Amino acid sequence: MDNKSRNLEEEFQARIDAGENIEAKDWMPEKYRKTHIRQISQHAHSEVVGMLPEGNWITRAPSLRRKVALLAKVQDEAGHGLYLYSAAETLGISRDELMEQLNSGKAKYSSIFNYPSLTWADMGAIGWLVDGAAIINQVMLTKTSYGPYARAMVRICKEESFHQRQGYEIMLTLCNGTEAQKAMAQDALNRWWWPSLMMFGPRDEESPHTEQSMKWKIKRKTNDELRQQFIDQTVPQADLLGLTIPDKDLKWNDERGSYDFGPIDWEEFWNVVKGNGLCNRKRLKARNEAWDNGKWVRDAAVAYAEKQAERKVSKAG
Ligand code: BYC
Repeated sequence: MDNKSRNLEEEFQARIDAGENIEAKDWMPEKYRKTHIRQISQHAHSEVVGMLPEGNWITRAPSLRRKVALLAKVQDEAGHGLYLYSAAETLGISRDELMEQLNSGKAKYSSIFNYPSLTWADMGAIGWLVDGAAIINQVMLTKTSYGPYARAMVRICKEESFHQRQGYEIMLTLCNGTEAQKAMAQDALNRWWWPSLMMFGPRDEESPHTEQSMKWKIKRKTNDELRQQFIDQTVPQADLLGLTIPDKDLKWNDERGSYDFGPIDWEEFWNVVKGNGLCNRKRLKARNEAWDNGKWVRDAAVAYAEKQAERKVSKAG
């Protein structure tokens, strides 16, 4: 590295250390730019693919009220995808390139969305646990060092708390219902608990990006810190529902002021991340079909914009 680049990097790090936001037009190290494109686009893809397990239940929601709330939630997720793709575009990558990475299977998205949503109780468990985990991760990201990402996250977090409550309320209703409804809620918790813990990513000692991302304040807390925060927050919520967390090693540790918990099946996690989860292929197929079927809409939008631009030019002339 020459002296000029070294100075630029030192100045950049000093700005981060002073708590300044980095904006799109500011100088930034290439690795900082690439790390953001990777993380923001993975996040955007997760929102978009995340619509699929819940979209599966919109037509089968048990009442009009439940249907309206679920529809609003899924629609919010599309919106989150849009804010995040826009934030990624400020770093010099095009929307088409981002979509190509998702549709070809090159890009990652959250492991959690490769599990199937088998019963209505899964809508409760997803809102409660998946959105609950997402909020813990995303509140930290409202303080991330890249301005456009941090600002997108502020808006997203407000909507996520409605999502989490929507899910918890479904669980509460089921748990106050018949024996069969409570059993359905317990079954959903049993299936979604461990995958929700995996959402936070690999253990700190196996996370290749954490150290640098903490230094650049992209991440403000490590994967393990956030996972522990989620467990400590969620166990009392399960108690209130009268449900049992499916972990026989789960135990309050007075000394640490936190819950100890059992081993996570990291082999399962990496298997899902590598594309071999229960629904990976199905999810990619659905996204590719949506992309192909939406071509006429994109073409019509471009043609309309061109026509409007032509009209402006001829009026001005
Ligand atoms: N699934 O060094 P690490 C939502 C990858 S959506 C798949 O710890 P990093 C919602 C990781 O990408 C929630 N892959 O990485 C939507 C990396 O691979 P590459 C999504 C994972 O980036 C609809 C490798 O493992 N939230 O809220 O420092 C309905 C090593 O990991 C996963 C976000 O995306 C995973 N779970 O930390 C309801 C938040 N975990 O790229 C809800 C933004 C790790 O080297 N993202 N990997 O090939 C982040 O905060 C961070 O990217 C992570 C991972 C904490 C997820």
